[in-house]
Amino acid sequence: MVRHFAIDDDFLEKQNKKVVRALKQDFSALGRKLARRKIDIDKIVKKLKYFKVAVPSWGLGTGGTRFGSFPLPGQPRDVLEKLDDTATINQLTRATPLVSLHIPWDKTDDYSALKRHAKKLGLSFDAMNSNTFEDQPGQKHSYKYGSLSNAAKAVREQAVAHNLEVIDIGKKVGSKAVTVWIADGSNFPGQDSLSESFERYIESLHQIYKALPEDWTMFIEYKPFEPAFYYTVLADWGSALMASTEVGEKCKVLVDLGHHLPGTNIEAIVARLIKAGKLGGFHLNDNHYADDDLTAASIYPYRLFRIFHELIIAGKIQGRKFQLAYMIDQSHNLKDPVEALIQTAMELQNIWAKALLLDHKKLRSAQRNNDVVMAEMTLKEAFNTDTRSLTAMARREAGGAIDPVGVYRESGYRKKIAKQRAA
Ligand SMILES: [Mn+2]
Repeated sequence: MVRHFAIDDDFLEKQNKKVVRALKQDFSALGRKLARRKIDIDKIVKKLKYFKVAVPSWGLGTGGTRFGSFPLPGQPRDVLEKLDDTATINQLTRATPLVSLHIPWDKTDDYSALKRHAKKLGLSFDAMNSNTFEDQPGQKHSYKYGSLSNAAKAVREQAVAHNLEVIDIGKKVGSKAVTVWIADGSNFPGQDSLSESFERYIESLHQIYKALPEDWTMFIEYKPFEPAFYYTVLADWGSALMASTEVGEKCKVLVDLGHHLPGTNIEAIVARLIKAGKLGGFHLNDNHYADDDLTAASIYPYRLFRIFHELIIAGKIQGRKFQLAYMIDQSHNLKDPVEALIQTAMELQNIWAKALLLDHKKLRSAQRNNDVVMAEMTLKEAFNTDTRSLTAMARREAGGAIDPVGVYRESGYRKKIAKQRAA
């Protein structure tokens, strides 16, 4: 019995054949255009193949909002099925060979089986995520008034112990990082001490850090508000930088794009964290109002381009030692999650490719001469380049789909897994 429907590689190849001629035409036209800008298109294709991003296990179902959720047929019933869906996204986009697990949501009784399943599918595990923002059944102490920063020692100890358990599970599946996001904060002035809560949080981080394996990284993720509406313990990059500096070298700051107030210059934050050697990675998504968890680049593609631009500069200066974790953190309420994640991977490839096209020499020269118009036009020249044939060629050469969403739809994937998973 077939446990899970998967898109056949022959089917994928057949679909690619239908559009490969048009792709080659578009690709060579772009190649000629880029050659006039002294850019070798093949080199960009090669560089783009190194861009990989992790799929969040929680993004494969319809997460919903606080007002409700509208489940889609065929949602994964367990973590193995989440891996199956991730493998399909990776098969088509060749950009998502990584999964980021969330504990306790992804708990299972056989982690070596989980690791084997991932290996079979060509997947491995990115950062593990702990959860002390909600209470679990049978839990001794409540996180209602906070977790790692809670005024009560017993609650903090429970939250630390949970993070240690997450690290232990991560070791079993071959992960090398843990992401700690806390919802701690207060809704009313006077409810908690602004200074003591931060001290307690850092002390708890120290406890987790002590258990961190030598080759692991710990990411701390800040967020300005929500669920706390007056004061959040780890609200901003400054607090995160302070905490990570105090805790240790392997403690880095994670930037979730949605975790900024409107108008925040995120690329400037990124540049500062790079300067401090404290940028650990990203939770990629987009937002219009607050932490909306919308599809990456759906609202502010130019902002994402400017962020990627900073990363490419840092990569040029620091070389191979500049390694970051790229993880998607989105919620899918309206879109088919698999389709949304395919779309996300394609958007990220596209924006990354645009950032790779930037003429750094020209930009630096314009900056040195205070040539504002030319500097901005240099950014726009790269950003406005239609890179879709380039990214499609990169996917095709890596064995993926020229038109991933088209192949996904044509395969009837959702309908087939809906039938299997209903059984
Ligand atoms: Mn996040």
